Amino acid sequence: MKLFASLTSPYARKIRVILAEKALPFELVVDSPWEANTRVPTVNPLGKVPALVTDAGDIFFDSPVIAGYLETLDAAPRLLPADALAAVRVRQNEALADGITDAAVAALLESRRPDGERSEREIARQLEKVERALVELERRAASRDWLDGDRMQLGDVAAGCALGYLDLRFPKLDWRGRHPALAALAARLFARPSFTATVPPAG
Ligand SMILES: N[C@@H](CCC(=O)N[C@@H](CS)C(=O)NCC(=O)O)C(=O)O
Repeated sequence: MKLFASLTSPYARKIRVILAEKALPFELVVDSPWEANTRVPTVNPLGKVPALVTDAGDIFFDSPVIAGYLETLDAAPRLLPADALAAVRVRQNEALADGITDAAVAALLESRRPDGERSEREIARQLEKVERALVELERRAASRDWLDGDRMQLGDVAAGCALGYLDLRFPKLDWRGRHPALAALAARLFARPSFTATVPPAG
């Protein structure tokens, strides 16, 4: 299978971490959807990464859908529980973490708009979402090693990618200072080969 990804995309990183954890072979097609000559729209009409092309020719996006597909391949470790309701709870943590990324991306894009078009109020509004969601994720991470159960699952992977993205784009945010359980969770995740192999390049 082929994964269309940019090296800085936190959503693509989530999928690359999952592929590494499950030791699933794949071809990485590095393609930034922001470039004029991008091929991403040929696989994803929304023009976003990640997008996955399976060996059977199916195309899957966005990252939660790809994560769901990879789970069907039955490759260990399982990152979603077999029980349907327990799986929804894990996916809720994934959505919370992805939502942190969504708001951080929105704040970054707003901050890059030219003088006169940029809204500091909108940046602040998005960063308030980030902080509220961090508070909730911290509550869910407190007094335990992983967000769900006694092993790393999809919510943890998504949380690690969201927190890594904050480190990349908002290094002065000091989320570790305010959220010690998330700091411990991130340290646990960032030590794994799947995370060290997918650290985003600066820029
Ligand atoms: N919800 C999507 C978000 C994907 C996304 O926004 N990817 C960004 C890269 S970080 C992108 O491709 N943006 C290009 C664009 O918005 O045109 C997912 O989880 O895959």
